[in-house]
Amino acid sequence: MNTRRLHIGMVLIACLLLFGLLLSLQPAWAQPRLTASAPGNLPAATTAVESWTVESWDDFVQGVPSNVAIHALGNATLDWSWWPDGRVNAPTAQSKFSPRTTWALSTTGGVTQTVWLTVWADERQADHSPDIFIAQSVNGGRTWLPDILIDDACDPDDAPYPDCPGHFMPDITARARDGSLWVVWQQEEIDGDAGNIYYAASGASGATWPVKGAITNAAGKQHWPRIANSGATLYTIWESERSDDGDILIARYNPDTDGAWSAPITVSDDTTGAEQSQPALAADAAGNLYAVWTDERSDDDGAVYFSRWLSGTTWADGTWSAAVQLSAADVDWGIEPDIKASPDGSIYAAWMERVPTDPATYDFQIVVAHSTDQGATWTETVVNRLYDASATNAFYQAPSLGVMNPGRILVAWLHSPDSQAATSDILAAVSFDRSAHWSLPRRLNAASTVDVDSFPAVATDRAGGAVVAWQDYRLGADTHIFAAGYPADRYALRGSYQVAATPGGQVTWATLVWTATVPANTGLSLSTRVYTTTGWSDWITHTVSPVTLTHGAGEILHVQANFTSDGFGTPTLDGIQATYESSVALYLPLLMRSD
Ligand SMILES: [Ca+2]
Ligand SMILES: [Ca+2]
Ligand SMILES: [Ca+2]
Repeated sequence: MNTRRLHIGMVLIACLLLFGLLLSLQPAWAQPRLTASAPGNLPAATTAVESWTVESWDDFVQGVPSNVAIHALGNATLDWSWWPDGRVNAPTAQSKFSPRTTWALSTTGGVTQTVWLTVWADERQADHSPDIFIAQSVNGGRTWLPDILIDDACDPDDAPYPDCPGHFMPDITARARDGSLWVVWQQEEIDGDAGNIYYAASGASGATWPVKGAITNAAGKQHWPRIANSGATLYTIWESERSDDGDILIARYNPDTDGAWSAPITVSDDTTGAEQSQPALAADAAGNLYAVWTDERSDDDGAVYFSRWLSGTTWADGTWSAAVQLSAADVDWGIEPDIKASPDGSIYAAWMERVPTDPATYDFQIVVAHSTDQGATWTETVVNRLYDASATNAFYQAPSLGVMNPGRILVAWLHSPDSQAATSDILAAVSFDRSAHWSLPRRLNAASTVDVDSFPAVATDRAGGAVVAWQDYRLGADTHIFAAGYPADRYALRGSYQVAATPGGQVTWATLVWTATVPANTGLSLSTRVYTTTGWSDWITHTVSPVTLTHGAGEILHVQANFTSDGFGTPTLDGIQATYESSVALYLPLLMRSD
């Protein structure tokens, strides 16, 4: 036997094994499209020149946008800016907290516009006895009109100095059938009852709130109400502590036909006495209802559970589906869920998970799950992971979801970089492909003074607008309600789009070509780097296409498109192509020569 031939054959086998290993190591977030490029035109049996392209929508969504939007035509532009965040409530003394948001359409003089609405609990009339206020924005969340008291007029500081109930945790919905506004809240009664659920209703203007009443006066604390509607019928879900530390109940009401809210029925089906808490509710256009909550039946640190009720079925205890756990079983906890229905009939749920990385260390992550079969099955995606959170006492908290349209999902959450310091932020990320991939998060608050007790509240309309509200102490010790709106009237001043080519082994990168439209006062450059046997190369920035790549061999090519603008225009990136020579083919002539 020819020993030299055996030796080279073993080298070839080793190379193929390495090739296979590298294939298996491709990052899950980047699966580029690989196409052979006319190999018949190349010298036979030397190298194969292949190309990697990003040109269709399917290609573009594989990458990671940051302040960049991906469009169905298969291109990318700068995204619109958010308006700078601003104060929602009037500048009165004492704290304001627990904001919730929605939108309604208002027609004046034949012109229909979106009115954004934020409700909150407000201690301006009496410390520790908050009342419910509302404010409107008619300019996309940029500024807010003077706020309005919904409930209650009782002022404990005025003669005859009465005891007054406290109002907490409001929520709001605009009834689709007539645009009327419905607000619910938890009320602490002066007789010591720690919580009943009340509601108030207004015409579309929200100027006055003549309709008020109780949804439940049940014994024990009733709290954390969330309201949704489907056409005519209103639904309020909440946590009831009548029987144990918490069960999830729901009541419904069609003001056109019903004399009062229905008796509550049970959503959560646990009979062990464990706590169910923090419910969220979505109603789709067909009247199906979807609920999520934090549940301690399987883990007293909390897991996220889901149940549904389908339109047209019986409304009674036991008619909600058997609850199923959505959050992962192997995390420390999964809590603080939200849920929204999309116009395409699918549903999205979001929650926070703390992920153990060692007995004493952990990460946090925001998870979004998508279901296209009414919650029978779910596809989960990690929106963003906060690595090594335990090293700095950092955490993520309380994601809030919005479906801007079927092709644009928004999630906002709270990020505390250090729980020992009084600084935190609101982060928001978007998905252009039904939550399969997510953008990098961007910060919505101008100052890192978001109250860590805050749960951000997202509202999104069908025209692609959004408002995110939270509580913030930048004005002093009393928290105030701040909000940011989207879109502003101009593009982000800069953004990036990063995508990875992973052909599956060491290749020699040859050329980079891109096609783009770059109007005056905007800019577009592409930066590249290569993952070599010794790590990442330096970035090289290219301003003119085509360009010869000089990185040499590497198994991954990172391409980052850098967008800049004066705000009034945007580059449009239509496609990227890189060519490379396959190193694997280089071994073939060696083998032949050994003969
Ligand atoms: Ca009660
Ligand atoms: Ca409880
Ligand atoms: Ca319970």
